[in-house]
Amino acid sequence: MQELREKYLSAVADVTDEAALEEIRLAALGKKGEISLKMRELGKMTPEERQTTGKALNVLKDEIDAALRAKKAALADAALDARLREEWLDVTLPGRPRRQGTIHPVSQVMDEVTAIFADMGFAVAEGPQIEDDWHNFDALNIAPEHPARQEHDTFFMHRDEGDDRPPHVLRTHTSPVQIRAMLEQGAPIRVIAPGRVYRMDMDQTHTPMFHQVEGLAIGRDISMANLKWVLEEFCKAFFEVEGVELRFRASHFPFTEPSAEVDIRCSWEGGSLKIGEGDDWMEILGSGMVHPKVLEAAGIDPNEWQGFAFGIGIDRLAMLKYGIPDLRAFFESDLRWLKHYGFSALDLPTVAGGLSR
Ligand code: 2NL
Repeated sequence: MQELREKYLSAVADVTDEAALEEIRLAALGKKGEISLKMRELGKMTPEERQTTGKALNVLKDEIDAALRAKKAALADAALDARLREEWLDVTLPGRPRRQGTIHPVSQVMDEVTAIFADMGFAVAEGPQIEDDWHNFDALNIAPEHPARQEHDTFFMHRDEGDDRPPHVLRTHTSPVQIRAMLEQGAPIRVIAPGRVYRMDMDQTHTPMFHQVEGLAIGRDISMANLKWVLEEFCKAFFEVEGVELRFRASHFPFTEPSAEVDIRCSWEGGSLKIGEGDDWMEILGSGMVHPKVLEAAGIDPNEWQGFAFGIGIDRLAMLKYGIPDLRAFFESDLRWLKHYGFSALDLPTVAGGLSR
């Protein structure tokens, strides 16, 4: 017993790594370890022998176990000490810079437009991007054979073979959102519907998904004069100018009567756009008085109620406000656009000319 004690305690004392320590533990206290085997022999002893030997074995087992644990902790401490001596960390180093994201210009313009109309009492309405053809076309007085229905270059959803119901569509405008709002709320109503719209169109100036804000105001005597004032207020706020001049140009939409396209007075001098002054006109949106048939489809009595609606393309508006305002200063402006997206490559001193911030 004494021999065993010395054997294992000195082995533990001499060991220098954890693997060897584990081997010692198995040899002594493992299932087939020397102490464990001795314990198993207790059964063959007389009760008296068993009592004394058993007790001694238990004491020995606890002693070896304690020595193993102490050594394990000591080895771990030594390992940590060694690491602390070898590794070092300069806590005074500056942090690694992280590229900051920025809001997309289109999202920013959406937010700006929404805030301006909210100030004039327009609530924001939202609706599905996958619409049924009734909400996207029929309710808007766009008959199945109407050329606009093809003109729109609509994305149609899939229907199973033999399912003859008209397919759903990716909404071609946010008007269906306003149809839903009218059906839900009735008149009077003042809403805008900002969102993504889809048309099968793809070239230098068109993308199959783009953004629109439509507006709608229905009351007992809302007129095109009210429309003009609302749009003027909008343009002043959006383009951040004291005054604007708008003109209505007669147009046609199936969902409004009369219909008007709206131009804003501007100047294009040396590639630089100025809003509110000059001899040029720039088309900014389409509008009109909501067609009686559209009011009727939306559950509103056209003999009692009337109002205006308009639709603005957001992507072009974003380019006008945050795009390249001055083609002469292409590089500077381009940088502004890129910066907005969070690009910094052009800030590098390797770019000639020392581009300014
Ligand atoms: C354009 C034309 C327009 C509307 C959209 C509208 C919505 C309802 C009823 C009647 Cl619910 N009209 N929307 C009206 C006129 C023009 O957009 O060229 N947008 C870029």
